[in-house]
Amino acid sequence: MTLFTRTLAGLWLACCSSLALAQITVEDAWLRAPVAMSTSAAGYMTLHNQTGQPITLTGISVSPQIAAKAGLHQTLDKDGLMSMRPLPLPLKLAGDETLAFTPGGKHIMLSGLKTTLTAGDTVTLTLYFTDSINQTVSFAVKAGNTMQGDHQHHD
Ligand SMILES: [Cu+2]
Repeated sequence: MTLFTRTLAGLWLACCSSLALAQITVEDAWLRAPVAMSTSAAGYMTLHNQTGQPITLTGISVSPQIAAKAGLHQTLDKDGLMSMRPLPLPLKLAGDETLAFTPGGKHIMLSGLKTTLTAGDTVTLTLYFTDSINQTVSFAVKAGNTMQGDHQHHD
């Protein structure tokens, strides 16, 4: 490959990968600082598909230095008894659909925490979609009301 075509190829990749990323937006991404001794933490975000096409969420990952596992869960309220189960994946989002992960609803779960997360920290997670689309998202760690937590039963 000549220098010229290599440069063009590089520009092409830079252009189009960032373009694709700009069309799936994540807002209000935060993780609730876990209580002392807890080995799991819940996270929330608003995912907005602005690609104009259906996209399919297939999973989430976390650096192994932070936690053993990242998962997507949903909270179920059965007769006042809160429980949760893995969110069925893959999960399709229609063009322009917004999917909210909120306390008491769908949420992100880090389990097997290997580090202390305190308010003010930032944790980077990666969301995976079909068609080799992935997106890293910065989650701000915030103190939260643990009484309205989703998973007291976790530990
Ligand atoms: Cu959970």
